[in-house]
Amino acid sequence: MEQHRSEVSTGISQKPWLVVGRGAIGLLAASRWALAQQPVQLWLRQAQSLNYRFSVGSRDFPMQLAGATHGPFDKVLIPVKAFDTVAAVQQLLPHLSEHAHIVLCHNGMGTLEQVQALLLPSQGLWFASTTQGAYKPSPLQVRHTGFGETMLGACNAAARSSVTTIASDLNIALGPLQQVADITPYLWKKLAINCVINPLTALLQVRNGELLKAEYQVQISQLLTEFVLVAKACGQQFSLDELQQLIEKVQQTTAQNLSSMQQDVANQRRTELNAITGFLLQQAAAHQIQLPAHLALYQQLTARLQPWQY
Ligand code: KPL
Repeated sequence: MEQHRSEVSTGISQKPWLVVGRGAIGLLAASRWALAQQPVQLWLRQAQSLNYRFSVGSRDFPMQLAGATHGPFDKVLIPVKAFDTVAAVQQLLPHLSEHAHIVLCHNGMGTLEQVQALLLPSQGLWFASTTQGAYKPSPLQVRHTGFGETMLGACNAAARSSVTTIASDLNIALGPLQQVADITPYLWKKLAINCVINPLTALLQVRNGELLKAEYQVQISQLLTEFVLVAKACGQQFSLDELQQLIEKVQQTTAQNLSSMQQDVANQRRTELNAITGFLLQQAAAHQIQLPAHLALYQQLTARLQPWQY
């Protein structure tokens, strides 16, 4: 995949970032900004105590919570699950400045079009696709568990045409970061990883590394073969070989990790299955492509979930 990539400098801008939610990646980003003395505020759906202290590693510091009166906001990172993204943007809309930039960051696809429809033409839309891993041992603690990287792309005309510090700011929070001219191929690549590792580990309730065993290779190969067909119909070219190597690498580097979907199932939370496998199945249906391996996996998993979990 030949893409224009640009390495990003580490310059710091002083306008505060608003981080939405209390997910592990959001708290990782907020704490890295706070540690770099970059002003950052947290936007929580429900009102919280004013003394929100937060610890990362051995450091403990106050996290400033933002409410409507702190707006209008200029730079907003929305690292919430795919199914919460559109509602989060709707809630924030009245509090965004006319030239605000918002950055989505989640597994799965399908939200960009919906969010774009909500924004003013002057408001920038971006997507950050990250392989950083973070874990919350308790609600007010975060650990940086996987040292990955982040790809950032501008997703609308306002984002593409503005001169901003979005990339250099995000390099502090989620870097190492590369800005790419078109984020779409990276979203598809991440989708390939998540379409295989997440539902399989969720179904089997195993760590990512377990999928390296020989007994799973036929099924993984079928899932990827089907993925390549759908991606191609959607204008994205991948070879089976390339994806097989990618998945193996992720399984090796995250072997000890529990995937997000495994954890969501284990903790009886809503999963991102519909933004991941569901999105792929929808794209396949639109192009009249059959996906027996993904459909079987989807059905096996949903049979174990409550309807509100997917
Ligand atoms: O993105 C992930 C997830 O768990 O959601 C992977 C890459 C599979 C790492 O666990």
